[in-house]
Amino acid sequence: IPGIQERTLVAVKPDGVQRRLVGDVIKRFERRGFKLVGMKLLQANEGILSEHYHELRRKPFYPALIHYMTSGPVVAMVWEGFNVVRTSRAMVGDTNSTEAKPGTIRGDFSVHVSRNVIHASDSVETAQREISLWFHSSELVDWECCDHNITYQ
Ligand code: DGI
Repeated sequence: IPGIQERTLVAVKPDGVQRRLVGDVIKRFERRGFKLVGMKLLQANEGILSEHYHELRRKPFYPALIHYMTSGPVVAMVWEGFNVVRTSRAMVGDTNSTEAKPGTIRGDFSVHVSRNVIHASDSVETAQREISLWFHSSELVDWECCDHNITYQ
Protein backbone atom coordinates (compact mmCIF):
# COMPACT_ATOMS: atom_id res chain seq x y z
CA ILE A 1 0.00 0.00 0.00
CA PRO A 2 1.62 3.32 -1.06
CA GLY A 3 2.07 5.79 1.80
CA ILE A 4 2.04 3.13 4.48
CA GLN A 5 5.54 4.10 5.67
CA GLU A 6 4.77 7.79 6.03
CA ARG A 7 6.02 9.26 9.29
CA THR A 8 5.18 12.34 11.34
CA LEU A 9 6.55 14.14 14.36
CA VAL A 10 4.16 14.46 17.27
CA ALA A 11 5.15 16.23 20.48
CA VAL A 12 3.26 16.58 23.73
CA LYS A 13 4.06 20.15 24.76
CA PRO A 14 5.02 21.18 28.32
CA ASP A 15 1.41 21.89 29.35
CA GLY A 16 0.39 18.42 28.15
CA VAL A 17 3.19 16.75 30.13
CA GLN A 18 2.39 18.81 33.26
CA ARG A 19 -1.27 17.86 32.96
CA ARG A 20 -0.38 14.15 32.60
CA LEU A 21 -1.92 13.90 29.15
CA VAL A 22 0.97 11.92 27.63
CA GLY A 23 -0.75 8.56 28.11
CA ASP A 24 -4.00 9.80 26.59
CA VAL A 25 -2.20 11.14 23.52
CA ILE A 26 -0.28 7.89 23.01
CA LYS A 27 -3.47 5.88 23.48
CA ARG A 28 -5.26 7.81 20.75
CA PHE A 29 -2.47 7.22 18.22
CA GLU A 30 -2.18 3.54 19.16
CA ARG A 31 -5.90 2.91 18.95
CA ARG A 32 -6.16 4.67 15.61
CA GLY A 33 -3.77 2.05 14.23
CA PHE A 34 -0.49 3.93 13.92
CA LYS A 35 2.90 2.48 14.80
CA LEU A 36 5.24 4.16 17.27
CA VAL A 37 8.79 4.22 15.85
CA GLY A 38 10.47 6.77 18.15
CA MET A 39 9.83 8.37 21.52
CA LYS A 40 11.70 10.42 24.13
CA LEU A 41 11.17 12.84 27.01
CA LEU A 42 13.41 15.86 26.77
CA GLN A 43 13.83 19.42 27.91
CA ALA A 44 13.94 21.26 24.59
CA ASN A 45 16.41 24.12 24.29
CA GLU A 46 16.09 27.35 22.35
CA GLY A 47 18.35 26.00 19.59
CA ILE A 48 16.04 23.19 18.55
CA LEU A 49 12.92 25.33 19.00
CA SER A 50 14.22 28.21 16.90
CA GLU A 51 14.75 25.68 14.07
CA HIS A 52 11.42 24.02 14.71
CA TYR A 53 9.46 27.30 14.72
CA HIS A 54 11.66 29.03 12.13
CA GLU A 55 8.64 30.17 10.08
CA LEU A 56 7.08 31.92 13.10
CA ARG A 57 10.15 33.92 14.15
CA ARG A 58 8.61 37.28 13.24
CA LYS A 59 5.24 36.66 14.90
CA PRO A 60 4.40 38.78 17.95
CA PHE A 61 3.76 35.64 20.04
CA TYR A 62 7.11 34.05 19.15
CA PRO A 63 9.03 34.97 22.35
CA ALA A 64 6.17 33.71 24.52
CA LEU A 65 5.97 30.53 22.41
CA ILE A 66 9.67 29.78 22.96
CA HIS A 67 9.36 30.57 26.68
CA TYR A 68 6.41 28.17 27.00
CA MET A 69 8.05 25.41 24.97
CA THR A 70 11.20 25.57 27.12
CA SER A 71 9.27 25.76 30.42
CA GLY A 72 9.30 22.00 31.03
CA PRO A 73 9.77 18.63 29.39
CA VAL A 74 8.29 17.67 26.05
CA VAL A 75 7.54 14.13 24.84
CA ALA A 76 8.61 13.82 21.21
CA MET A 77 7.35 10.89 19.17
CA VAL A 78 7.49 9.61 15.62
CA TRP A 79 4.39 7.79 14.40
CA GLU A 80 4.17 5.80 11.19
CA GLY A 81 1.30 4.64 8.99
CA PHE A 82 -0.95 5.38 6.03
CA ASN A 83 -1.49 9.13 5.59
CA VAL A 84 -0.28 9.66 9.16
CA VAL A 85 0.53 13.36 8.60
CA ARG A 86 -2.99 14.28 7.51
CA THR A 87 -4.76 11.98 9.92
CA SER A 88 -2.68 13.26 12.86
CA ARG A 89 -3.59 16.85 12.06
CA ALA A 90 -7.25 15.84 12.09
CA MET A 91 -6.79 14.08 15.43
CA VAL A 92 -4.98 17.12 16.88
CA GLY A 93 -7.58 19.67 15.72
CA ASP A 94 -7.41 23.34 14.83
CA THR A 95 -4.40 25.39 16.01
CA ASN A 96 -6.83 27.79 17.69
CA SER A 97 -8.35 25.79 20.53
CA THR A 98 -11.63 27.72 20.29
CA GLU A 99 -12.11 26.35 16.77
CA ALA A 100 -10.88 22.82 17.62
CA LYS A 101 -13.73 20.33 17.40
CA PRO A 102 -14.68 18.20 20.40
CA GLY A 103 -13.17 14.76 19.89
CA THR A 104 -9.86 16.22 18.75
CA ILE A 105 -6.98 16.43 21.22
CA ARG A 106 -7.02 20.23 21.32
CA GLY A 107 -10.82 20.24 21.25
CA ASP A 108 -10.93 17.98 24.29
CA PHE A 109 -8.03 19.36 26.34
CA SER A 110 -7.29 22.97 25.45
CA VAL A 111 -9.06 26.33 25.65
CA HIS A 112 -6.38 28.69 24.34
CA VAL A 113 -4.00 28.70 21.36
CA SER A 114 -1.04 29.58 23.59
CA ARG A 115 -1.40 26.27 25.53
CA ASN A 116 -2.61 23.81 22.93
CA VAL A 117 -1.10 20.61 24.35
CA ILE A 118 0.33 19.00 21.23
CA HIS A 119 2.32 19.48 18.06
CA ALA A 120 1.97 17.46 14.86
CA SER A 121 3.78 18.12 11.57
CA ASP A 122 1.65 19.90 8.98
CA SER A 123 2.99 18.29 5.76
CA VAL A 124 5.08 15.32 4.67
CA GLU A 125 8.00 17.64 3.87
CA THR A 126 7.76 19.39 7.25
CA ALA A 127 7.54 15.99 8.95
CA GLN A 128 10.82 14.86 7.36
CA ARG A 129 12.53 18.07 8.43
CA GLU A 130 11.13 17.92 11.98
CA ILE A 131 11.91 14.22 12.48
CA SER A 132 15.56 14.77 11.56
CA LEU A 133 15.66 17.83 13.82
CA TRP A 134 14.30 16.02 16.90
CA PHE A 135 15.69 12.50 16.39
CA HIS A 136 18.93 10.84 15.33
CA SER A 137 18.24 8.06 12.82
CA SER A 138 19.62 5.60 15.43
CA GLU A 139 16.74 6.59 17.74
CA LEU A 140 14.10 5.39 15.26
CA VAL A 141 13.14 1.72 15.30
CA ASP A 142 12.00 -0.31 12.29
CA TRP A 143 9.74 -3.06 13.54
CA GLU A 144 6.81 -5.15 12.36
CA CYS A 145 3.44 -4.68 14.04
CA CYS A 146 1.84 -8.11 14.59
CA ASP A 147 -1.56 -6.70 13.55
CA HIS A 148 -0.29 -5.24 10.28
CA ASN A 149 -2.53 -7.50 8.16
CA ILE A 150 -5.55 -6.58 10.26
CA THR A 151 -4.95 -2.82 10.13
CA TYR A 152 -4.26 -2.88 6.37
CA GLN A 153 -5.69 -4.96 3.52
O1 DGI B 1 0.95 23.65 13.46
P1 DGI B 1 0.19 24.31 14.58
O2 DGI B 1 0.82 24.08 15.94
O3 DGI B 1 -1.28 23.93 14.60
O4 DGI B 1 0.19 25.88 14.29
P2 DGI B 1 1.35 26.90 13.85
O5 DGI B 1 2.51 26.18 13.24
O6 DGI B 1 0.69 27.98 13.05
O7 DGI B 1 1.79 27.57 15.23
C1 DGI B 1 2.67 26.90 16.09
C2 DGI B 1 2.29 27.17 17.51
O8 DGI B 1 2.42 28.56 17.79
C3 DGI B 1 0.83 26.85 17.85
O9 DGI B 1 0.60 25.48 18.10
C4 DGI B 1 0.63 27.70 19.08
C5 DGI B 1 1.44 28.95 18.74
N1 DGI B 1 0.58 29.97 18.17
C6 DGI B 1 0.10 30.03 16.90
N2 DGI B 1 -0.67 31.11 16.72
C7 DGI B 1 -0.68 31.75 17.90
C8 DGI B 1 0.11 31.03 18.84
N3 DGI B 1 0.31 31.40 20.11
C9 DGI B 1 -0.31 32.54 20.51
N4 DGI B 1 -0.14 32.92 21.79
N5 DGI B 1 -1.08 33.29 19.68
C10 DGI B 1 -1.31 32.95 18.38
O10 DGI B 1 -2.01 33.64 17.63
